[in-house]
Amino acid sequence: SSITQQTYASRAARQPNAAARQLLECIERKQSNLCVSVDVTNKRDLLDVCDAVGPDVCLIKTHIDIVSDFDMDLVEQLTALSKKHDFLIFEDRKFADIGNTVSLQYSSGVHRIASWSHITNAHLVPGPGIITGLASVGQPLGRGCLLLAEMSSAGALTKGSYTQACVEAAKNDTTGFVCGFIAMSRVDEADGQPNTAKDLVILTPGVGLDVKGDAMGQQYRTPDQVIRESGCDVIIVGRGVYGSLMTPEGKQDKQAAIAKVREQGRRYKQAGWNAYLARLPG
Ligand code: BMP
Repeated sequence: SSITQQTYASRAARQPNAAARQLLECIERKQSNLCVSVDVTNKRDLLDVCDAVGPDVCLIKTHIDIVSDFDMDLVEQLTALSKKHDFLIFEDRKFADIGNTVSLQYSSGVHRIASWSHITNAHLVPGPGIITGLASVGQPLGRGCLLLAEMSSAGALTKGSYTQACVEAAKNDTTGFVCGFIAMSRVDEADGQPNTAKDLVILTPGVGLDVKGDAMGQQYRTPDQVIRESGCDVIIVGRGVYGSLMTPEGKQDKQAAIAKVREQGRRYKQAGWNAYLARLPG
């Protein structure tokens, strides 16, 4: 049957990739298909948001290169929070170079992403060598990689034959490292046929309940549109959750802002889970 008819638990049981299996198990355990994208530029705010929403998420997504005061202590504290609250970590690095270069970017540099991030992602623009390069680092560590098959922004070029090439690359991947996609729809079943070959998880950004987009091309859909109507697996929410921290009032009264962040986290968690329950067969 279609992946959209199956429970997260049954999919976890047959998931070969360790990171994706942990993610599906965590989703089931916490009854949360919410990933919060914490796009803030200092350590303190990043850790405070993670601590606030931690109980309600399966996954925290980072852009570690925007953190001005980054150091390895941040990674240690983030890892400690992931254990305290039971969530995984997804560094949204969007690798996009030749295999040899991305293997170095993934393992080394200031951030040493592979050492702490359970999941990362890559563009297929350079061809399948990017998977070989990243897998040489990540697969021995039990990490997982998502291919950016579709993007949420207006005018994205990730469509048609490009999207299909990403799907083929994931289905044909022999490293075991590719475990799914960033996509806006159930791309692995785009031909209308159930994907019975290989369980692939679909994580979807561009999710908001209150606004339709931003001034720079972002486009939002609701958790129900993403999970129930489009058959995706995880909602990724950034400003919809942490936004109150960025307002002048939020900067003045941080405690009040963090309370609002926690409340939005709960709201999106509930909306995402209700949409999942509504898509399962009666
Ligand atoms: P927000 O919910 O605040 O719009 O944030 C969305 C997050 O998801 C950002 O971190 C962005 O980099 C990421 N993202 C996206 O919005 N669209 C994509 O197609 C792929 C992404 O990784």
